[in-house]
Amino acid sequence: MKIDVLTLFPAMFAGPLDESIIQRARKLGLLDLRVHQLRDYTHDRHKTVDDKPFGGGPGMLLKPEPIFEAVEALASESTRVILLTPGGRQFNQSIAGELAREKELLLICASYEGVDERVREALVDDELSIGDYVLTNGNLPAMVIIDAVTRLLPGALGDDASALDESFSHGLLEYPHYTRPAEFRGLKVPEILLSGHHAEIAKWRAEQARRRTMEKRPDLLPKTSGGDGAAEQKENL
Ligand code: 4GS
Repeated sequence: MKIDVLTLFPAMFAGPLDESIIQRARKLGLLDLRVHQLRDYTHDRHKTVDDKPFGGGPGMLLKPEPIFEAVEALASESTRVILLTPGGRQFNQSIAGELAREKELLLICASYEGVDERVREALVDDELSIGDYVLTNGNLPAMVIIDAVTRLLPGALGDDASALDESFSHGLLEYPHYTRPAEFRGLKVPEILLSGHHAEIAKWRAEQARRRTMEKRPDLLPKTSGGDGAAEQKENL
């Protein structure tokens, strides 16, 4: 997969995406990541990317011309153009899976008060948010999305089973995990996990995942018909 990023702070991307699984995916050629400086698509002496909002108000906006020029230079017919902004659809595992099936993504990182509305109207296929809080710019959101998408690319994880057997992929939280020692500071690993009874262990894990989800994230459970789904399911515990 090819991912282009358009940003005012390309240096932020060095580091987080140069380590571990993402770096490995890049070296394997699974991810072709290219980070572009938006200022390179300006033509004036000061490399101006922002301007005051028409109608007044605080802050500055990213002006349309450099973004249009960059997207026209970087995107092809098959590129999915995504704007990172708090007003977008909230990113989740299911959207990560959807994006992992694309050939090319172009992520536009908003800065300042945001972007001229014509960018949304004419260029952007999708607006995504990583959550309801205000960041200084869209760079961290872009990195979050690149990380979540890249690890889903076939071959990115050493053990492909680990991409499937984890939180959210079954719509539930993960069951509790333990490793050695079997007893640590008086805290014991549940007996069943030491038993070698694989069918019983699988049953225990499924039950733990269900309980844990019910307790901590009832919003993840499928809605039952009628009434308050979360409260109802908590009662069924
Ligand atoms: C987010 C977010 C964000 C909002 C961009 C203030 C600069 C900033 N982007 N998910 N202006 N949360 N963006 O906070 O995507």
